[in-house]
Amino acid sequence: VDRRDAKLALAHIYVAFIALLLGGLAGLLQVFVRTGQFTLPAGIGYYQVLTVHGVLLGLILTTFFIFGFQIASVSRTSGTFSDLQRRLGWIGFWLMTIGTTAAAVMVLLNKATVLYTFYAPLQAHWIFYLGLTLVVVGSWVGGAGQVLRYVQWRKENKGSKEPSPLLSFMVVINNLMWLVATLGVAVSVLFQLLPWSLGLIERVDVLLSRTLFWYFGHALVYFWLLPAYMVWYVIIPKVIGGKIFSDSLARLSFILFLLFSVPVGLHHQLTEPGIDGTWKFIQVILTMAVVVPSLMTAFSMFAMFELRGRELGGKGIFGWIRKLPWNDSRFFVPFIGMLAFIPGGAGGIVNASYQMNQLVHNTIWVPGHFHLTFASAVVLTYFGAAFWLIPHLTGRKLTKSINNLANISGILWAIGMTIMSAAMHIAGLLGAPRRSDYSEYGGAQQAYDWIPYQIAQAVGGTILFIAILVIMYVVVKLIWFAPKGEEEFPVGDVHESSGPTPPLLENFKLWLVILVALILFAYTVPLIDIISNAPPGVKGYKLW
Ligand code: HAS
Repeated sequence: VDRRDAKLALAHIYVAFIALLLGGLAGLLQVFVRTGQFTLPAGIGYYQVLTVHGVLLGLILTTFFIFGFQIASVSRTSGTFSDLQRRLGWIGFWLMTIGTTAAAVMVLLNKATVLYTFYAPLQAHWIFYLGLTLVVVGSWVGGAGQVLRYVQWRKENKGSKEPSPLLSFMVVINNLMWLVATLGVAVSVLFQLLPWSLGLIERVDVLLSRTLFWYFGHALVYFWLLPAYMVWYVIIPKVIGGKIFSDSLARLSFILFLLFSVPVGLHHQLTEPGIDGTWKFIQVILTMAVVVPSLMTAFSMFAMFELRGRELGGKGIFGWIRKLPWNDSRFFVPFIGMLAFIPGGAGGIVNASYQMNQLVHNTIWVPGHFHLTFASAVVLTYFGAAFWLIPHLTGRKLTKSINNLANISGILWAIGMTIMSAAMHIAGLLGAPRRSDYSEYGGAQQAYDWIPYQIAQAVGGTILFIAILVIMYVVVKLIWFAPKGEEEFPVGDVHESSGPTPPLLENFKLWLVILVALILFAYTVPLIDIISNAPPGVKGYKLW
């Protein structure tokens, strides 16, 4: 990667890891509070800490790491950014950083204790919403730089029979999905939350604000997931010495994510009374459709691992597994994430299954689910990528001893997360609510049954925090202290047996038209219903 692009990518990655440290600390405080044995000092509130945790890890760590990784990926596979493209990247970076700082200050001042989902009726100071708006606008500007570099590649290679670089193609899909998804939250912030917190309007429609948030919110989780899938599809094959199983399969799975990530938000609102059951049912079906590209990914990963393991002489049904490079943290740490995604994804299917959702919704089962999917599958893959990406960008080497430490952090993470997330799932089935500090619920027996699991969460959470400290040590080493040298940016080649990639898969116009049609189908009637049934005082809102 060109040095100037490397600088831009690194700037994003620094912010991401600062967010990891602070957000992880907030997580540690939370699991302690839930044991009932610990009270937060200096009048700090549980929900304030919960907001810090969710915003820093769910919104800031992710967006900044993703952008750092995507900028480096496009520069590596499509070519060095032009001055304009890089300038867009920097403008985006500063807008996002200023926005993050503004929002973070408001949260720390306890003026924005609205959780990472920030929809009404919880209200924040207007500076918090403005900060988030800057983060979103910044991500559009920065994303435009990445997309323009890809467009330039297509222009330069017009008429070529070769498909565009897979990694850059994937980055463009993720940016498009993000753009379409953030429109929902932009409408909510600009027309509801900002004017409301500025006192320009007295009331907002809570149901509408939640619906607009979840229109964005589910695609948000795939915006986190797709960079991890980029690593799984394109980077891991090279790291283990194998090949990408199929270029077409990888592209198709990304297109399916683009199509199905947005029109499924109602599966977060299955218990919401103001939405007609028919539309919830339709979006549950679409949710099951968005599971398909993940199943395709699982298939592709197994195939790639098995092909490589057999190439190395692995025999029998499972003998090839032993041949994989288990001591290489660039493979091992993301692999732990893949394993976590099997129960995490299965839990997602439970969540999405209308009737079972009644049992788990708003219980701590749901954080159990996203600590396997997001806080394991996704972030462990980010860490695995950081272990080669940071030294590649800083001109240093991932040495054997740092690699071993990185592996230890992965093992600690796996242990801590297994304990914490298993306890969350079980306590959730026993009815323990999510987003609740310690409470005896008036001495109810049921609440006492949750206590052992809350303690297990604290034990798991503590191990996780130790893992974060080890990761921070590894990252600091890789940025400033590892020996100078060259670290590879691994990009896999496609396996010979993979057929040619049909040009149809690169026809963005077609996929965007289908995407818009699906969104209109899934959301038009529910939104009309919500707006026309709005409570008095909200209906006459003059901005509508
Ligand atoms: Fe989810 C709630 C449904 C995936 C994150 N989810 C959440 C929330 C978050 C989140 C943050 O339908 C909470 C939001 C809040 O604050 O309220 N989720 C799903 C479904 C999937 C899913 C159907 N979620 C994710 C991912 C996330 C994420 C990914 C983050 C990155 N989720 C829900 C629902 C709710 C929900 C409801 C609302 C619950 C409620 O009531 O509030 C699917 O996409 C999952 C598909 C995945 C699979 C797994 C495939 C496995 C793979 C690994 C292969 C392993 C290998 C290892 C190759 C089917 C790809 C090889 C092994 C060898 C031995 C060689």
